[in-house]
Amino acid sequence: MDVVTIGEAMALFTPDTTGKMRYASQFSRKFAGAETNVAIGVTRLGLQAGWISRVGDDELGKALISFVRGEGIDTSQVKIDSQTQTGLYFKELRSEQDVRVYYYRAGSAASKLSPTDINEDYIASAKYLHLTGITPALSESCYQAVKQAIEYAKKHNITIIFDPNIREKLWGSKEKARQVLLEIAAEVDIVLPGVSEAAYLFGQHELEQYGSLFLENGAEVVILKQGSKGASFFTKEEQGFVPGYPIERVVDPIGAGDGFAAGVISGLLEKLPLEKTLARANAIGAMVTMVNGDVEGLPDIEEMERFVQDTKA
Ligand code: KDG
Repeated sequence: MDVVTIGEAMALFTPDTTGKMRYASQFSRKFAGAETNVAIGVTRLGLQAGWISRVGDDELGKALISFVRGEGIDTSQVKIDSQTQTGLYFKELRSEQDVRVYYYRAGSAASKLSPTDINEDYIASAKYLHLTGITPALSESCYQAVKQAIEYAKKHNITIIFDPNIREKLWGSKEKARQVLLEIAAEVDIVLPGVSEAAYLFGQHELEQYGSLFLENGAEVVILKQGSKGASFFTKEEQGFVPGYPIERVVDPIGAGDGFAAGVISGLLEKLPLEKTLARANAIGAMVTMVNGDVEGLPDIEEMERFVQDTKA
């Protein structure tokens, strides 16, 4: 296995019309979740991914497993929970600049994930463990599951990559969010915050300073995402900036960060230098925004290379 990830995926409903969702009567049903988005992203690029989660014993849970498995991901560590249901998420595309997300996931099957769902051998079989700040926000037992996975990964020298993915709606308080996310960021090898997330965690600073702050906090590689502008990287030895790809029309920005993360993981696994890895990540993030849906725009290697050739960064 190249990558193992842990977290909740949901049935995603998007109105077939843009504008206020209250007027929509026709919806498309898709599936999404930051962690499965990344798993699908790396799988399209030719890697092998596994997903640890729980879904409800319901029709959407069954369809969700079929979908993720159909994308080529190992779902052997996904448990079916007969006590509760699969979470839902609605994405309202009011305009290009105004995309709103509504969760119906409190108490969902995935929120019941706990340390007993984390199999040590499974984590040890991976090269990378991918984590987001969404999973520890779901419940205390999810937080404990993430801690367990980190402990196993460290024991077996598995590289841990962490995207803070701050979702304020899921955290009871900003203080709690900060404390938990900084605690996890201190334990991992690579962190992937956006600039606004870095400001959320450390307060307002110059961009370069966020690199040092995450390094001092314990990470070895810091990748600071700046949306379509590009991304910066920081290690103890080097730092740099890689420009992004301008997109004429953003159809749906949600999921771009997960495509970016998939690009980072695949570049690092191919042992590309950080500049090339970030150029790949920027390209995939941009491609995701051109298509409606979190995962529908994720490219395979050939599509990605064609995009890079045809689009000037
Ligand atoms: O990164 C995209 C995710 O935000 C989306 O798929 C839904 O997992 C999700 C979440 O918790 O916000």
